[in-house]
Amino acid sequence: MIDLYFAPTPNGWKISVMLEECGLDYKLKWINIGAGEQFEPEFLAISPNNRIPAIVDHDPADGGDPVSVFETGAILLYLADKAEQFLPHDLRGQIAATEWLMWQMGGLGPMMGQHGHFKLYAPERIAYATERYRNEVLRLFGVMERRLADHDYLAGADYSIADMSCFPWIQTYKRQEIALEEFPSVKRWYENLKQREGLRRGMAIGRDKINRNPQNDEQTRKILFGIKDDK
Ligand SMILES: N[C@@H](CCC(=O)N[C@@H](CS)C(=O)NCC(=O)O)C(=O)O
Repeated sequence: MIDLYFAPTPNGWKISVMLEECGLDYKLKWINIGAGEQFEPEFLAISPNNRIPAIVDHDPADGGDPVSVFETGAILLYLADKAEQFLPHDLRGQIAATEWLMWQMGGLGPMMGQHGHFKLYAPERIAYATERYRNEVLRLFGVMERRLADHDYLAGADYSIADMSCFPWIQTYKRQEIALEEFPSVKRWYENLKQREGLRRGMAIGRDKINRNPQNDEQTRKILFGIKDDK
């Protein structure tokens, strides 16, 4: 059994999608990041960066004590290895899947996260920051568009953890006011993935718990956005 420490956010859904797609048994452990539960010592012991998601696998392959994994890229690689699914077995496919997974971890996720923050949550409009991250997001959508123009999936011919890592972020396109029709290959990929049953189940988890407007609540804002009292 795997415990999934989870909140309904793009990073959380990457892992609920993977677990649903693999059909692995898991138990949800809700972490209310708006209330600061990510700073509790028990959670920090498995996720020292105070971010969700994280997993604890009570039945690791080496037969030893339970193992914990934090950081979505590491979790996806761990689960792909455990389930022997969604990471190509051939050398070139594996390189491609890992490249695009890392591209998401270092690029698409953080840039969309920052763009979303300055566009939707910052207490004041800072045009420079919003523009800077928007341009970077558009550039990354362009990179993805070129990749998907001649490949069905990011790793090539097969659906993989690279696609799962990007989907929940791409899904924020409306709120981030990105015109998906300007990226027809990304749109085709997105519509295609949306048909997958496992992905749909994973993406449905916790929808009723989403706080769409954390900036409206001062305490939540302080916790989530790291605002110190003397500011
Ligand atoms: N690089 C991390 C990012 C995880 C992340 O940013 N999680 C956010 C929710 S999407 C979080 O836990 N935020 C809580 C906080 O900032 O205190 C990963 O891929 O796992």
